[in-house]
Amino acid sequence: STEWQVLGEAGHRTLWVTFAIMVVSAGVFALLSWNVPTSKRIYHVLATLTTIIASISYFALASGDATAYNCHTVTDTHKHVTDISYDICRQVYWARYVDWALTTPLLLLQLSLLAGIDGAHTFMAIVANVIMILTGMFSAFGTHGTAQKWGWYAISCLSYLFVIWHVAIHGSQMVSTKGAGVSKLFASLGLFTLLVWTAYPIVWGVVNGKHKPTIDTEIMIYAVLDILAKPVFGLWLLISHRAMQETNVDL
Ligand code: RET
Repeated sequence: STEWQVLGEAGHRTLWVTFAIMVVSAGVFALLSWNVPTSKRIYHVLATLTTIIASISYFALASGDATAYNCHTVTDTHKHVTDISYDICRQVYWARYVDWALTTPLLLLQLSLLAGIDGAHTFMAIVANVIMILTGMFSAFGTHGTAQKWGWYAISCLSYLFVIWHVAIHGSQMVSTKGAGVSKLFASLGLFTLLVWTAYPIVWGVVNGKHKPTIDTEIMIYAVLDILAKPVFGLWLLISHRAMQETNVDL
């Protein structure tokens, strides 16, 4: 027998609500760019772009596409007399990985520009970040057992450590030359980012390790995290650096 794990009504509604929040955020960020000097506009462009990409991804999810199924066999060993084995096929939204692969570099770029991280470190952080998302996707779609799945997961986590090193550790050294105001903003926004981002591999590990949380629960948790990582992050960054000259970027 096969157990199909798919979304329900609550998950469906959550996807549409999150889509709407992303669209409104993109509009607000675009409007906020109206009156800022060009040297501040890049942050607005990046924040607008992350929410536009998220809107597209959530539209695909909510309208019922971007779905695949990952199946595996489980053997219920609690019944000692006869082992019962059955298949679990769980819905996986591949559009999330497309979204994350495109938007996490843009979010990192905003932090790098804010801290004044040099091009080389920014580039390496972005490369490690793309490897993190791609190997996470390979893990989600792996069909050759747990060693393969968690092998990919380990590579992904290792890449995440590189991202943290390049942006958090290196960034907090670089930002100190920009004065106390920017340093304080980078410290709080960076910590916020670190906490929100680290929740993703934890949630992912629970979902893909246990297959216990329902698809609806998974959708809701990712929706909250996505809203924190994009609209809330963007609003915080755009509003708080307005009065800071040190964060201006001349491209
Ligand atoms: C995966 C699974 C494999 C291990 C690791 C992961 C990390 C994901 C992260 C995602 C961040 C997403 C953001 C989205 C914005 O809306 C791929 C879940 C380390 C850090 C910030």
